[in-house]
Amino acid sequence: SGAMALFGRRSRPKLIIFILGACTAGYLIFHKNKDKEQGSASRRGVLTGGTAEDTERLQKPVYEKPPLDINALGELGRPVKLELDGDEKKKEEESIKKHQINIYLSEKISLHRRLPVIWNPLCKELKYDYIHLPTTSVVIAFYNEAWSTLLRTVHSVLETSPDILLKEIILVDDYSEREHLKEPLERYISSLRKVRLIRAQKREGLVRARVLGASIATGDVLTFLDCHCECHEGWLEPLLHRIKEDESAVVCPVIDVIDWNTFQYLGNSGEPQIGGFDWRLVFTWHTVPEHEQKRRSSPTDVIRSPTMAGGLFAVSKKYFHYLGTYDTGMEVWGGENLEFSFRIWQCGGSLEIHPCSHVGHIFPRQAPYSRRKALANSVRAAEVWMDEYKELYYHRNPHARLEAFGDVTERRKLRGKLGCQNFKWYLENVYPDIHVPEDQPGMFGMLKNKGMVNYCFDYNPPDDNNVAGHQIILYPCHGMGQNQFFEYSSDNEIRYNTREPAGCATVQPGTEYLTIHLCRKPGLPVPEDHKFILREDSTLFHIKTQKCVQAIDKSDAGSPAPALRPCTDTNFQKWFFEERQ
Ligand SMILES: [Mn+2]
Repeated sequence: SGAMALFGRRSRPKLIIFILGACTAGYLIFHKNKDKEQGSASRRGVLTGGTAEDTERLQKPVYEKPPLDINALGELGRPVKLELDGDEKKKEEESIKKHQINIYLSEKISLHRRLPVIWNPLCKELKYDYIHLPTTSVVIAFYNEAWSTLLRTVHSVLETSPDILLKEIILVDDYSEREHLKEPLERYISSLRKVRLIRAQKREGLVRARVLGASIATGDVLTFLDCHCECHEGWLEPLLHRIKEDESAVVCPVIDVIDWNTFQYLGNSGEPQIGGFDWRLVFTWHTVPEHEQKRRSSPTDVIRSPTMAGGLFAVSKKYFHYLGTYDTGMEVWGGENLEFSFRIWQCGGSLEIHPCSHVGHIFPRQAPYSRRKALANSVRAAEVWMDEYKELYYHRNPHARLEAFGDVTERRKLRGKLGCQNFKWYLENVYPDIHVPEDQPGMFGMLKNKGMVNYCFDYNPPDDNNVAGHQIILYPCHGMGQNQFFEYSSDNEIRYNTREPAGCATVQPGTEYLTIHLCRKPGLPVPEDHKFILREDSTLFHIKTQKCVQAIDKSDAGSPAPALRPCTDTNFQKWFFEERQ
């Protein structure tokens, strides 16, 4: 091929023709297949009457793991803490600095290690019709990945995937610079069955690298994995079974954490969490809501999820092409997961997590390379899929309006061609738990004081997963939304709703200062101490204490802050919202 170098055992016969054919046929098929409610029995595994020996034979992986050495480092996902000194300690630290993963340790752990058995025992009871399950191509894109984490991913797929189901692994090199990923990698994989390598001829980014890998895949199903994963025993069958049942289901495994420093496998057999987002278009995790629990009839049933976390999912190849693969106008990574999630749901598919499929993923200490383009990617997602709700996003990220996001004409056309639902439908039917802000004119943005000019309400939550508990302060206004974004609701709440679930201003018990608590759950009445009346004269009157919010120079914590004081006629008790600087 002119655009790329291609290695591995198989060539790509008549591939382009096949893909074009699949797109056209797919369009017809999936439009007829929108009603997918099915009996619960068919959602489970199917036993076909074969003997236990038959099943064992069919389950045989591409390669068997070497015999268990229980004393080996990190075996069975145990944490490792190396006692190092001097030069060795330095090497370890350098490897962490370079990769954001403890690669020094990774190199000492077997590429074939086993993981602890953590799945729900009910999952072991499921039986699969191996002969009739679709086959899969596992697509793994990488950029400058370390040798051991990449190859542990490859071996783990080969050693946990039944030979009969795994068509191939497609490694996509997104134009890496590191030497070990060049000839040494080619040499290494040439001795492995079913592993192919394709190289981009320039830096494409995760999105286009994945589409490149998908374009040469020969399996029925595309399974995308990250390049530092370890698959749990039995991870593949539930994904393929579900897609066989419903070709428009996009199915994610449960993502278990592998610690970047100790390589401990932190699996959990309990109910996994599902994906959501907040109005900054940041991905969030949530517990399975009650309506979804009611819909399922067994703990081994799939769980519908409004969004996916990122790179790990399986999708019918035909359906992936029908849906328009990825938005290839997106750069590097970030935002593509939400875009794809919206598209799946709005265009008639479903996004699900299979509680019986577990894959470990090393979450690096921090992102190892730049995601400068993530903002443009999010804007593309908003512009194509969110209709008027994109304003809620822009209000919270005023600078996103200025971002050059390229041309989305083709993606909007795709939306029209597929007859996709609007974003209102998505919110009401797929993500009813998200709170949709009102954003009434003049009632959101920076909350500014008239006396202390150019000081704004400012709030920093304790961490990414917990919005509540800290004190609200006053800080010079920056006009960037984010931690200075507040909304005044028609229920008289001062909402900090860049996060989901949102926080609400209240009074810290025993003090005169404001703090953030979780807002009430939808449908419940607003607690009295969350109610502030924004009055005609611009004062903010706290009903419960009968006091007014005043800007003061020095709180107990030393910084300027809003505090409750008896109401008087002063500009320090007058407040107003401003959207932008
Ligand atoms: Mn990753």
